[in-house]
Amino acid sequence: MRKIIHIDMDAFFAAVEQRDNPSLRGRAIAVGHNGRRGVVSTASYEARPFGVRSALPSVTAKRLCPELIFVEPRFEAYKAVSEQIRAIFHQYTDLVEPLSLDEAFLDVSHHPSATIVAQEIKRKIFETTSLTASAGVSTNKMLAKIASDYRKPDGLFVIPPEDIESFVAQLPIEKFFGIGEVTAAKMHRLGIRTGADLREWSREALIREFGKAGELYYGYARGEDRREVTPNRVRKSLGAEITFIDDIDNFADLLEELAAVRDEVWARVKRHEFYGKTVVLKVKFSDFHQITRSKTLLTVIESYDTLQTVSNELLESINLEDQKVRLLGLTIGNTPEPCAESIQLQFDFDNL
Ligand code: TTP
Ligand code: MG
Repeated sequence: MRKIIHIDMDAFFAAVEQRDNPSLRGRAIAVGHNGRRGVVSTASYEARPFGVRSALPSVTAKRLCPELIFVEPRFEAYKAVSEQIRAIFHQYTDLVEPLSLDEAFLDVSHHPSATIVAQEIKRKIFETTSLTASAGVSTNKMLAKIASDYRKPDGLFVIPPEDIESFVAQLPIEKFFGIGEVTAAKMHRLGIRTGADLREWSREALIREFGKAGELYYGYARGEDRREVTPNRVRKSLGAEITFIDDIDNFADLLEELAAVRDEVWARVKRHEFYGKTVVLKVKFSDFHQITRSKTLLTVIESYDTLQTVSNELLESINLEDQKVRLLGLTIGNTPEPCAESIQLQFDFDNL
């Protein structure tokens, strides 16, 4: 049996703003741009009773709550807190799977008590950041995620194995992690409103109605979710290399091969939207000894032309006299930290 914790910061962006600006404390605030086309990223708990919530147009939010104070987001500040809380998670396990800046799953199966770990993490987060988080503890991701939402803010909710069946039975289906608005509406049409209703359905019938996800829902109704906590490693570099069938001994041919490697690297850069400041050229000679040459620019490389210029320069800087080359590699590294700006505005768990 596994022990899974889900941690989620409370009113994250808004809480950071209230922490850093005491005049905002106790007030209804929204983080987001207060313009005609602005949307609310999140709202403080003081603003939530008015119906102000994430993804609401700012104009609507202001109408619902006239005293609402808008604060422009400061992603660097949120990123900094995100790093602090991740460091705390890693004090307990390597199996940390961040879902966004402010939430993560942890697998602490090796620990005698997941509840104690969750309490300690909450305490350390508060000591380190002066912010509160909510935690959910159970035997799988789905239940832990639901549990962390159950006593927000500053909550800790544990669903022990013996309670899973009754907990799931009474749970409205829109509360299940992975069942979004669209799926919930469809389930309602089919007369499925709670976990108990969902449990009446056979696996085949759910798959017929919901495709592959039906399998997941079948498990959900029984409090089961086999998905593992998978730490998503952050990409540090991206590259490609080529080993020649026959070693190459002239510069013109090498330049041509370099172009082929560079095309591949650039295709990957685009595909992964990975931009870095450093280019590393690797050359392996026929006697297998290898050298690297690198150049770091002031800004990330955003054009193919820049990559072309830099990589050609690096190749020119290598003394190839009397040596045959068997391998050329090109790597881009030194990427800025993943941009907080790229977090999704709306999370749709329908297709998980
Ligand atoms: P959430 O954890 O969904 O929300 P929250 O932390 O603000 O509030 P809660 O106490 O209910 O957990 O999202 C974390 C942050 O991500 C949130 O503070 C702002 C950002 N975000 C958006 O920018 N747009 C969105 O639509 C959502 C849902 C979140
Ligand atoms: Mg949160």
